[in-house]
This record gives sequence, C-alpha cells and structure tokens, in this order.
Amino acid sequence: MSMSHLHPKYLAMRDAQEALLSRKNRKADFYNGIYDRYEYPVLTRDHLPLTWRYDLDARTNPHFMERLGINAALNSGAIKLGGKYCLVVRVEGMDRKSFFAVARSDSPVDGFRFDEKPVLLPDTCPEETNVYDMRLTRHEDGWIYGVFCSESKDRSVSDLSAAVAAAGIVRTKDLVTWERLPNLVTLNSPQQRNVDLLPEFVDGKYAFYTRPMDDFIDTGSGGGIGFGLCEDITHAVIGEEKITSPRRYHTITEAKNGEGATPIKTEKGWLHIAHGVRNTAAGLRYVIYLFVTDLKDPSKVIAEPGGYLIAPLGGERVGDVSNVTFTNGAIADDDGRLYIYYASSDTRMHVAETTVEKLLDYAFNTPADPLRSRDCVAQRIELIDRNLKLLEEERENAH
Ligand code: BGC
Ligand code: BMA
Repeated sequence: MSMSHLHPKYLAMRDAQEALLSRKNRKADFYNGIYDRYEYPVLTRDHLPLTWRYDLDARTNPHFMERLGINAALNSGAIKLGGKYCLVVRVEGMDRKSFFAVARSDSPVDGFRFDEKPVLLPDTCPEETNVYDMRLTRHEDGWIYGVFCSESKDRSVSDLSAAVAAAGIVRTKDLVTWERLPNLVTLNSPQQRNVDLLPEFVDGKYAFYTRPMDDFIDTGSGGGIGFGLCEDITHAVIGEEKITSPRRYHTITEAKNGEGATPIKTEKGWLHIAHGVRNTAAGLRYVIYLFVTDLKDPSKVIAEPGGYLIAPLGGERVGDVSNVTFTNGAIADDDGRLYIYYASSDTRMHVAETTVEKLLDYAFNTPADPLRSRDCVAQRIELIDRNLKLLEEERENAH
C-alpha cells in the first residue's frame, strides 16, 4: 500500500467545513411584513472549497498553510436552472482580484456548494484587471446572459488609481461553458457599471438598463438608472440612454443608484430590486430599493415607494466595505416565492424571502418619498389619523 501524502489536517478541516455546508438555515426574528431575513449567510468565504485555497500535499505544504486565500464571497447573480438555485458569486481573492464562481443548491436558503472550479472567462480583454457583479438574464432569444463590470486601469491620466468601468457580456446555456461577447458600448457615457439586460426584446431590440457615469466613482452628469436599446448583442452599441429612475437630492439615491437583480416580470410591471447610495461622514451607504417599470414601456417607472427596502442591519453593517447592502440577483420561484440574494458590506451573501404578491403590494401601496421633512410629517400624520379613527371605532364597537 502506498503512503498517503494527503496532509492529515485536511480531513479535520473538510469535516468542519461539511458541517458548515450542511447547516440548515432558519428565518430570523426580524419582521417588517415585507420580507423575511434568514439567520445565517448563505455563502461566506468559509464556504469556498479547500482545494481552491490549500495545497493538500503534505510534502509541498507541511504546515498546511493557506496558499491562495479567499477574502470574500459577495454580490451574486442568481438564476434557477435544472431545478437548482444557482448563484454566480463574486469571489474575491486576498489579492483584491475578483472572479466568478457558480454555487448551486436544491434549496433556495441553504446548502449552496461551489462547482469544482471557478469560471475561467475567455481572455478577450487584455486591459481588463478586475471583473465583478454579474447579473444573469434568461433571455427570450434562448441564451442565459451574464452582464458584469469589467474594470481596467485608466492610462489616459497620471493618477495611479484611475480606472474605467465597462459592462462585459458573456452568454451560456449551462453556467459551465461561457462565450464572451464584446463589451457594451454606450456612445454618450464614458463609463458603465450595474448594467442589466431585460429578458425580453423591446421593439425587436435588446433592452439594457444602464448607469451612465462620467467617472469611475462619481456618476457626475449621469442622472440615474438609464435605459437603452441595441440591435445586435454580439456588437452591443447603445446610443441614447433615457433616464428611468433618477437620483434625487436628500434621498437614499442622492450620490448614486444602479440596477440590482435582473428585472422580474409580473402582471403589474417589471420589478426592479436596485440599489441607492448616499454619502455620509463615514463613507458611502448602500441600501436596496424597489421600483416598477411599465410592461409596455419598460423605460417608464410606474411605482417607486419612498425609502429603502433593505438596509444593513446588525452584523450586516460591518465588513470590508462597511454599511453596504447590495444585490445583483433574485429568483422568482414557480410558487410565487421570491428570493433576494444580497451581500452585506462586500463580505458575505444573505437571502431575504418574500413573494411577488407582497412586493407588488409594497410597490403600489407604500407612499412615495415626498422629498421634504414637512411633507413627510404630513404623510405620517395622515397614517396616524386613519389609525386613531380605526382604534376609536374599535373602542365604540366594544361598548
Ligand atoms: C470595486 C467595486 C466597487 C467599485 C467602485 C471597484 O474597484 O471592486 O467593489 O464597487 O470599485 O467603488
Ligand atoms: C460598487 C458596486 C459593488 C460594491 C459596492 C460597495 O459600486 O458595484 O461592487 O458592493 O460598490 O463597495
């Protein structure tokens, strides 16, 4: 019998990880009537396979050191495929480079396991330094598209940190084999991040929600979430971008906003679970908000409740980039349930569970932001008055 070269520490770590991977999730105590949070994150860096991080061979790794560490598992695209809940996760190495990896489960809330290897994208962009935040679209043309941020160094200026963000496009049928298409070109905006492809053609064209930006961080004249059409997905070029959901002064979207999960079709409109950013003394604060666009004219917002849907809570508030909740994937299940996969503080992945019906109620019956404190108080007093009246009626009925 030949001697095993497998490091003995591996077996103990594998068993410990197995306990984490098979841990059942349960609903948390949090209540707002709109969605449920789950107690445990669905993915963390500890879920990444040991074979991706350690050299298991005792001869080359006698101390069983982590050789290629993982920093975080965050911002995942989501899709149901072959009966499985699939997340295309942004995995970030300790070297700050992100890449994509697919994790699948039979359950929407726990049991996610990574495929054997991460996604090795076709190397078509020599300038590209980093990739992240893939949105998945099951398009009516038959492909599953992945639209993500492709980041390169900006060599036109001397600033070491200057970068250019563009929307990369890939397509697949199985989340295993990926074909890369040329990056999206937007003729009127120098940079793009947070781009979503609508699952359906609009006027026979591919329809994108964009986020025009003048600069890498600052959107500048970019007024919010945009909408544009393109003829050919294999050479995607968008001319005019019409602003769909504008960012507004003294709201949750003042500094930036951007699409999140790929829009979900409902009988009342396209549901958008997006993000809004405001600046604070402690840095940017990212929250998740919701709006609905018209089925006939998807560039038109028909409902936008005031305030945020999800904001960092408790332990979610702390991480690599604290005070961030961010989503780029949700799954609407056949039974009406809807799972929002969101990352907290650029560190780990969570799930929130709701239904399409609840989110439509939320979308159409939550008052819009009246934009001024005075009007917000009036809005709240209107609610209080209705409640006082109801309570009064109850008291009278009891007599
Ligand atoms: C980071 C992203 C971030 C972006 C803008 C990128 O370099 O990887 O996580 O959203 O910068 O701050
Ligand atoms: C970016 C996003 C995310 C990230 C967020 C907070 O603009 O695209 O990648 O979660 O900032 O750092």
